[in-house]
Order: sequence, then C-alpha cells, then structure tokens
Amino acid sequence: MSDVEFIEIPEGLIRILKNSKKVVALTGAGVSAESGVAVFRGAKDALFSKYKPEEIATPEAFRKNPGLVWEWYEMRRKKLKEVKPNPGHYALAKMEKIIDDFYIITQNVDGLHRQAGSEKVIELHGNIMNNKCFQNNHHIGELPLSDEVPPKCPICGSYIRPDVVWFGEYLDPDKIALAEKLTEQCEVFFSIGTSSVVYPAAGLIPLAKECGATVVEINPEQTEKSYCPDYIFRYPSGKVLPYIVEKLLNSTGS
Ligand code: BV8
Repeated sequence: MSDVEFIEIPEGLIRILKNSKKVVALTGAGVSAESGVAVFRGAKDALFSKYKPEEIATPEAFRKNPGLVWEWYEMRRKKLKEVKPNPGHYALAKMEKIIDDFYIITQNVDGLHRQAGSEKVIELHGNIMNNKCFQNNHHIGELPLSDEVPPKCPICGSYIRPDVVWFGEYLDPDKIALAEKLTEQCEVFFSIGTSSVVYPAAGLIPLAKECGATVVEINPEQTEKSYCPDYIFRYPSGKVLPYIVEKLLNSTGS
C-alpha cells in the first residue's frame, strides 16, 4: 500500500458521530499491524505462517506439546516488548475523550490500547502478559524462577500457560455479555483491523447492523463481514483514524 496522502472522510459520517453518545470499536490484529505486531492470517509475516491459529492456540496443542506452545508465546511476548502503540491506537484513545460513551472491544491480547491511554477496553481474548496454571486457573503474578519449559504452578504443580482464550475455550461470560449489550445499544459500530472470522467476536458486527447502528469497516482488505458496513475505508487504520478524529474535533455544529 503506497503511502496515503489524504483520506476523504464523508461529512455524513462525521455528522452521525457528532450526534452519537454511544460508540463501539471492535478491533483485531490489524489495528496493531502498524506497530509491527504480526497479524494472524494472510500477511507473509503472519504469526501463524508456520502453524494455523486453530492448531497452536488450543488446549489440545498445549497438552500435546506444552514446550512448543509456551515458547511461541514467549517469542510473541519478547517481540511485544519492542513495540509501541501506533497513531490508530492513539486516535481511538482520543475518541474515548471526545465521545460520551466510547468502548473498545478488542480481540487483541497485546495490551496496546491501554498503553495508548484507552481505559474502557474489553479484552475479549485476555492479555498475553498474564499467566495462569493449566489445571486450576491459579493466577500467576510473577513467573517462578525455573529452567522448566513451561514453568510449573507453585500452588498445584501443573504447567503455567498464558492467560488468553484459546480456540475451543469459552470467553469470560461477563465480558461477552457486556460486549453484546454495548453492541446492541451503540449508535456507531467500528470494525477495525479484523478479518472477522473468529467467533463470537465476529458475530458482533452483524449484531450491530441488526440493532440499527451505523457500521464502519476500516481494513485495507475485504473481510467476511464486508456486507454489513455503511462506510468502508480500505486503508490502514493508523492512517484513517487520526483523520476521523481530526474531522470530529474541527467540525462545528451538529
Ligand atoms: C468459543 C487469543 C465456545 C490467543 C484468539 C461459530 C462459527 C464457526 C466457528 C466457531 C463459532 N463459534 C465458535 C467457533 C470456534 C472458534 C472460531 O471462531 N473459529 C474460527 C477460526 C472459525 N471460536 C472459539 O473457539 C472461541 N471460543 O466460541 O467458545 C465454543 C467452545 C467450544 C467449541 C465451540 C465453541 C474462542 C476464540 C478465541 C481464540 N483466541 N486469540 C492468541 O492470541 O494467541 S483468536 C485470534 O484471532 C486473535 O485474538 C485475533 O485477534 C483473532 C481474530 O483475528 P483478527 O484479529 O481478525 O486477525 P487476522 O490476522 O485474522 O486479520 C487481521 C486483519 O487486519 C486482516 O483483515 C487485515 O486485512 C487487516 N489489516 C492488516 N493491516 C491492517 C489491517 N487493518 C487495518 N489497518 C492495518 N494497518
């Protein structure tokens, strides 16, 4: 994608946003792509180029080869230490200040929304920096000093795993219930940087549409839910979002 000089933001969308109190942004791996975090599917440097997501981010994969799965997460955590939020994250943090009731529902586990200053963030799939034990979900604060890979839970001795939601695992019921409620009640629903193939997160997009929200998709590529949006921006989110915030701040009247 050549460097984008200017992106036209329709006046109609700005007017709707100006008059909206409840806005939701669903984000996926694409919102972190410009921070240098590899996406899950598609791109050549996709995280799973060696394995399919559904093969390695699962309890079965961990049971079969705990060391491999643990090392894969350690590699991701190491890379994350070097990355920073990008203009897209910061623009969403600004939106939280401008719009009365603005929530981010993220599928990402990288913590970059909070690092950029967003406070109302639902981490549907958990946070890669947190750990728990595999057998009993004991919360692990500091990792025990150990050469074992993965290290073992100091309480029950079972393997420690990242505290993220794997494929085939249930999401936290309170988080998905809140996400659905916010989606049903919002006036504008942004779907940003997600291929929209992972459920139940992907189901929020048609849900927003059915409940009467104005749906906005920001993604350089078409997605599985590109039939839903009222507005589509086929550009990187790090380019589009600052423009939307700038127009919002500069627009006068309702
Ligand atoms: C569950 C944490 C109940 C781990 C992740 C209904 C139908 C079909 C299948 C199912 C269904 N319900 C449940 C399932 C099964 C499964 C599922 O959805 N499978 C899919 C693959 C078919 N779901 C589950 O298992 C969920 N659990 O439903 O429990 C249950 C229980 C048992 C049996 C059945 C049901 C749990 C899902 C959570 C999995 N965990 N992550 C980790 O991170 O290691 S999911 C993983 O995928 C990440 O969280 C990631 O965020 C997420 C979604 O991917 P995307 O974010 O969309 O990323 P992707 O790379 O795909 O796309 C990036 C996009 O960005 C692209 O479109 C690209 O064009 C765009 N992009 C690139 N650059 C930019 C950009 N956009 C903007 N700007 C840019 N610069």
